[in-house]
Amino acid sequence: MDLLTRLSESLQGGDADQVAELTRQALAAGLAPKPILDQGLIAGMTVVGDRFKAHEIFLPDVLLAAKAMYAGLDLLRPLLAKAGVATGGRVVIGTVRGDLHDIGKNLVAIMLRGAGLEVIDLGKDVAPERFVAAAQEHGAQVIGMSALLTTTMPVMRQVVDLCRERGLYGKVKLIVGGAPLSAEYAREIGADAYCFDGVNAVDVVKRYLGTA
Ligand code: B1M
Repeated sequence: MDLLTRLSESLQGGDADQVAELTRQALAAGLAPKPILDQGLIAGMTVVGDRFKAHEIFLPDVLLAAKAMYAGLDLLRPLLAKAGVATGGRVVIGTVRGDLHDIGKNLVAIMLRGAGLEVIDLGKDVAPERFVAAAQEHGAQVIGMSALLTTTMPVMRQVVDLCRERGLYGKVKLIVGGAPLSAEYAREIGADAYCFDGVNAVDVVKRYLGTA
């Protein structure tokens, strides 16, 4: 079995030590961080999600898998974020209120920082007011919102509406992402863009800043 398949399987089994060890081995073998992330860690997490949905595993198993994901991610983080030249752009990012999923949002923040952007990470379970206040306080050009639950997606619309109320709409670009999101939903709520992953978010933000 190849290294990345073993990595994926260790993550599925929630074995954080083994995930860290195999991530180190993959790096030592000369593999680039992106395939380790995509074909090892994210591939494993996708299987976990499918098995959770099929009721083959339960919430504690998903929590262990998330912990194992971070064991690998922590090692990849500095490599994924390889020093970019600061572009002067500032992004406020967070997972919306009611939603505790932060792995994808953290990955997007890593990619944006790696591209030289300043990222103000508000964490998870972020209220609309905090997104808007932080954007105003830091003079951000972009607000990035993440949601993994269909039940928390509507919070994004509340952020968009609050931006309209506060006169930020059209001045600050609003980007959204997360597994249940789509370009159509982004349009429907009045967001500027839907981004399917961190690399795509970097492209979109750089386009807005005129640095692509
Ligand atoms: Co939960 N969970 N979870 N979960 N969880 C999902 C999302 C689910 C799809 C599982 C399933 O049923 N198959 C399902 C949602 C169903 C739905 O709403 N349609 C679900 C559920 C139901 C729940 C609970 C309600 C379970 C319960 O309590 N009964 C509960 C909710 C808690 C809450 O938030 N209030 C819950 C809890 C949890 C844990 C805490 C155990 C854990 C999260 C730990 C953590 O994040 N620290 C967890 C996990 C790990 C998952 C799955 C298995 C994996 C999510 C993940 O990290 N993926 C997930 C199933 C799945 O997605 N396949 C599931 C890896 C990550 C790299 O991908 O987050 O998609 P992702 O991010 C991607 C892109 O989406 C994009 O870029 C990222 C990098 O490629 N992206 C952006 C994300 N945000 C972006 C923002 C951008 C741009 C791109 O710009 C701003």
